[in-house]
Parts: sequence; structure tokens; C-alpha cells
Amino acid sequence: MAHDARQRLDTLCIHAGQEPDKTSGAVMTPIVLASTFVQDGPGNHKGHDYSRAGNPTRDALEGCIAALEGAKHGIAYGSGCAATTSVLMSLRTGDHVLVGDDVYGGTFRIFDKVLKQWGLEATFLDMSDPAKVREAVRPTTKMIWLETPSNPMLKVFDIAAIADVAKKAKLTLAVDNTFATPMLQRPLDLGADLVVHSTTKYLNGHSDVVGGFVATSDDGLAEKMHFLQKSMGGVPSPFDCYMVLRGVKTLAVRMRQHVESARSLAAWLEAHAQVERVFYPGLRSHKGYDVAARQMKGPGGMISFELKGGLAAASAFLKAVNVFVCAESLGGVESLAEHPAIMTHASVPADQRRALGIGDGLLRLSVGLEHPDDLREDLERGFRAALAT
Ligand code: P1T
Repeated sequence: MAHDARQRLDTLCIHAGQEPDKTSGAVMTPIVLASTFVQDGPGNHKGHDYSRAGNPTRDALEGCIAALEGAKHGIAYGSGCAATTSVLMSLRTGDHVLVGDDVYGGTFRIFDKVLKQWGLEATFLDMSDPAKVREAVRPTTKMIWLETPSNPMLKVFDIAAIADVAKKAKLTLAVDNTFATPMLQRPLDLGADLVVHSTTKYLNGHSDVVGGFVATSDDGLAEKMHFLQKSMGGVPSPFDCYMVLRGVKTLAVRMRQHVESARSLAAWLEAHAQVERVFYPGLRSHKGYDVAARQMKGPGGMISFELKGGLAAASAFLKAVNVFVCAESLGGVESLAEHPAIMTHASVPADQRRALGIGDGLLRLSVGLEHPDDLREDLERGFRAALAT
């Protein structure tokens, strides 16, 4: 079934970019493993010449996620970090990027340890006040990069207001939409130029693929990204493209449940005696509540909270839970819990972590699709163990 861009997202999740296979009629997109494609004389082929440059299974995935983000173009990568690196490789030595102060540790590391060596400059700042973003623009600034909600503090930044700053200063705005997914927020509709994803997370949804994605409606940026994808080669395998395509089919229903369960757990956590503070954009106490209510269709499935008792309590908590698995990553059907300071954000220097609130007692939950009562009972198990330390 061909898709129509006016269809609802639930329908696009299942059909966008995909058609029954022209040769066999197979309803599911075939996994085309070929690395190369026959040419009827040099340069004369059926649309593909070499799988790094393009592959039919990847085409389907690129069409699908691009449609979900309301983008003209989609470019798939072998990981979220490959997608991030590729976007930044479109810049030059001496260029400056304004980066949201709270980003995935691996993203911070790309700026701080990899591209800094190549002369790419970055300033990390809290983008809650768009006027501060405007003040931080330098003559060499070329891009604004942000996550919203951010990892792991769930900060919410006003995409439309920051897009306005970017537009006036002629900067490219890139938004990592991994936590929200297009089901809850479409940054391009709000004025962003590029959307970035770790498809490892909600888009695939089953914790069995590592992948990344960039979506844009800007023809010039798309051309650059396609060129870099082909030239640097951080492409996903056809099998992984198939897996993400399959996972995305249930994205709409999964996100509804992730949001419903996370909302109820966040409210419960906020009332818990052993919890110092909860970070969840759906709580009225959250600094970004109003912006989230305006720019998102739901506050998402990620919660961070500060547990009383510091590292000893946090470790005991993570050892005791058994429905929540103690592991890095997020966005899968199974619930995960982790300790950002030791795990996902270890590459952020300790003083910066402390300034952000990523302390020894901070835990991050990826609320999965198990029954919410089982999740709550499991967290109770964690709290009991924490109390005993
Ligand atoms: O892991 P990878 O597919 O390379 O994606 C990197 C990435 C990019 N952006 C965001 C917002 C992310 O959360 C991630 C990866 N994050 C984790 C592995 C984590 O546990 O937070």
C-alpha cells in the first residue's frame, strides 16, 4: 500500500516508504543483502549501484522515518553516534556550535574528545532561555544542537523560539528527537532544519538494533548528508534496516502506553518519601512543563529521579529491581533502569555532571510496556533495598 503524506502517523508508521515487492508481491519489505547491483553497461543500472551508496531495504526505512518526521529526505546510519558525527562533519574547522548543556554522554564525547581535535568549537549552555542562546552566538557560530527532552535531566527547550534565534542568525538548528519520537514531537514543524535520532531506542523499540537517522526537508542539507553518508560510510546493514522498519510499525501504540505508564509512575515517585526530586516533563513541578505541554503530544516514557541516600542507596536499588533491568539504553518494550553518573554519562566531566544535577543518587528509568502495577511493585522492591543501606 503506497502511503499518502496526509495520512495519520499511526498509518504512516505501518506503510510509509513501503510497497509490496514488485517481483514477488511480498507484503513485507524484502531484506536485500546484495552489496552490489548489476549494471547493463557502465553507469546503467536500476537505481542502485553499491549498497554503501544506497540499498532498497534502506530506501524503505529512509522513506518511512522521513514521512513520520514530515521530512522530504531521510538518511539512515549505523548508529545514533554515526548520525551525530555525520551532521557535525558537514561543518568546518573553526566553526562553532551552541550545544544544549544536557545531552547524551556519547554526544558530549563527540564534541569534547573527537571533533575538538579537528578544530570544531562547542559551547554547552542551558537553552531554557532563548535570549541566552541569542547572546551566545559568535561570528563563527554555524549550528545549534539540542536534545529535548534531554538525556538524562529531561530538560525541555522551546524548539520554535530557538528556531527563531537560529533563523535570524542564519544558523542550522539540529534537534535530537530520540526521547520524544515523531509521535510526540515533530521538530521540523516547529522550525528545526535537521532532526537526529538514535533509532536504537523507541523507533526500533525492541533493544535488538543499533541505528541512527537524520531527517530534513532542506534540499541543500540533504545533499550534504547523502554525500557524507556515502563518503564516510557509517551505513546500517539491510538486516538492521528491516528490523527498524518492523519495529516502527508499532511505534504509535507503543508510545501511547509508554506515556501512560510513565505519567502514573512519575506522579507516584513524586509522592514517595525516599525520592528527593523527579524529573519528568509531564509533572507540573517540572521547569519545562508549559513548553512541553505546548510542543509535545505527551511527555514521553523517560523519568529521572534523585533517590535519597546517594550512591549506596542507588546501587542497592539497581541491584534489587528485577522487572526493570539495570542496563544502558532506553526506548525498548522492556523497562530499563540506570545510573547516569557511572553509566551513560561517565564521559561528562564530574564538575559538569554536578552542575547539571547528575549526582550519585540520580537514577534514570526507561518505562517499558510491562503492566504498570508490576513496574510500581518492582520500584518498591528497589526502595526497600535502598532503605536498608
Ligand atoms: O547509541 P547510539 O545509537 O549510537 O545513539 C546515541 C544517542 C544519541 N542521542 C541520544 C539522545 C541518545 O540517548 C543516544 C544513546 N543513548 C544511550 C545509549 C543511553 O542509554 O542514553
